[in-house]
Amino acid sequence: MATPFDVRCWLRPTVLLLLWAGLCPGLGRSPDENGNRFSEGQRPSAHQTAEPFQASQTNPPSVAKVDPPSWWAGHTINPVRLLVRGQNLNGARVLSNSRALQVSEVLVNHAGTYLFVNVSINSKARPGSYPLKLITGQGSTTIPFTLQASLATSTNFQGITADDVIYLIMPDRFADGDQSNNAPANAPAAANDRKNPRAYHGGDLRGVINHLPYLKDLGVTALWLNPWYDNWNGVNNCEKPWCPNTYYHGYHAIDYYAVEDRFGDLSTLRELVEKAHALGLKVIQDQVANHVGSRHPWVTDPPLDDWFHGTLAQHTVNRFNNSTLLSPHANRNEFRNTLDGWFSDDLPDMNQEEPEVARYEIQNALWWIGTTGIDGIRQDTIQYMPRSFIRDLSNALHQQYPKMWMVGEVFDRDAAHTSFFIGGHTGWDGIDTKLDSVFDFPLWNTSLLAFTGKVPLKALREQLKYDALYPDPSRLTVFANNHDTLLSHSAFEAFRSFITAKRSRWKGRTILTTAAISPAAFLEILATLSTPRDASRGTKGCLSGRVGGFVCERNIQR
Ligand SMILES: [Ca+2]
Ligand SMILES: [Ca+2]
Ligand SMILES: [Ca+2]
Repeated sequence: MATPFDVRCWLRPTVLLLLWAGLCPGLGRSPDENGNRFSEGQRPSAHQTAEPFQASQTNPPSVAKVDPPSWWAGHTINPVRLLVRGQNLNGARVLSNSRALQVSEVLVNHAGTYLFVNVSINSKARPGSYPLKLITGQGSTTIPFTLQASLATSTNFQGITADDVIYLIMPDRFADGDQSNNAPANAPAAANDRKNPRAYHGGDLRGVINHLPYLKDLGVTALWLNPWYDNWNGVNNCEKPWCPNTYYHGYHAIDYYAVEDRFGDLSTLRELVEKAHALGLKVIQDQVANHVGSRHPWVTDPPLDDWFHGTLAQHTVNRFNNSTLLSPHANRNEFRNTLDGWFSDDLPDMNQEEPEVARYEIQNALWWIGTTGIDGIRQDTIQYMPRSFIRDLSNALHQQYPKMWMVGEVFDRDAAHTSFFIGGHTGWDGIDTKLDSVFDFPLWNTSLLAFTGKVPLKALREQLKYDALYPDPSRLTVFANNHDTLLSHSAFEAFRSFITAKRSRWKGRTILTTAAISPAAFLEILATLSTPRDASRGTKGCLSGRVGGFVCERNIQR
């Protein structure tokens, strides 16, 4: 996501309709039910009332969505906690019709629109459909739920290492492989307009699949795709220069469990990961736990009163006083604003200090990995979430997938800042985030300044001395630029210009020429600057596409 100094203004449920009766006859009938185990008063933000069963069904319960819609037997997270969206859920009890699942800890919100329930899964349970039954005094309905077969660990969940070269793709801006998804039924025509840099341009997952051999041929080993969560299909209109705009970049999720309909669907995403893996290419998902889009259904009907920090009408906006996150003596209000303030009025801030939110988001991260087989996560705006949450998320990832890798976006030019968030050491707060990697924004910045003549070249050497602040600088993710930086902020372009300008002066010497400099070569130079030996300093990343509609050399529309 964009940065405080970058000018920025700036999801369809899949519901399985399953019949309740007789779906799991082979597993016997031993209903386990729970309606009121959660003690009243523990949770002031929600309540549950047991209502006497009545024959009338004037307000029968209904279920519209279940997060997550599926899970696995033998998973490190057991029980899994479901968040069920519906109507008339007050006083609900939940029944399992199978010995494979046991339910407990039901919690319903004031409005009767959300229900939380723990589902314990027997380690020997087989993949398949395991619908739960929801009963109120007004009637009953079904909570669809399935157990997935686990993907092979030999080809999936491989993590990212210093040997990888990451290629960043903004799916909307890479390649249009399926024109049938360019105009969803509920989208205005203006939402898809290549003349508008802030509209959708038609790129999709099929376009990426079609070009996997091309990407392999580039020499990259991992693909980072900007968020594929479902985003709103409409167009924002305003009098500002950035309007009309859309959420083509994917950072305004309206559903943490759905694939953007303009990009494809879950089966297309799975195909992409499978075909990438077959070519030896890893896949990294861009996750955004810090915030959702203001069009998310939660915004007008939150599952709990403290689900977000504030409401659409009443919230603080982040003033990005990032330094307050590092000091034990920082002003408490500024510290809270940096953690709790909305990234913009359009990006409601999730409250990870509410245990239900933290649990929801950790399960969501693991669901995407387990469902698609991805190898890594790029976590957006990670510093604006509590460090205890970063630690808990990192631990959960590694417990289930030992090789799993997550890189955090800590957009700051100061290595004292970025190093504070990488895992492997404990901060003043007693927390080791266990975070595998952070992007090396400090080196990106210094490279840019050095290769544009704004600071002497020795500034690079001065920058690299801060490697001592990192428990292991080889875990950094170095990069030339990304989708949040302008082309003029490309360290690679600056380096190429620098070499061009010096060429006449260096005539007769053996030097790199512009033709010989590729982004990968540049990144290799950055990665090895600090190490005279053969070791590589960090994972390398290059890109395609950027926020704001600017075109870069790999931002192709095919
Ligand atoms: Ca398309
Ligand atoms: Ca959408
Ligand atoms: Ca936050």
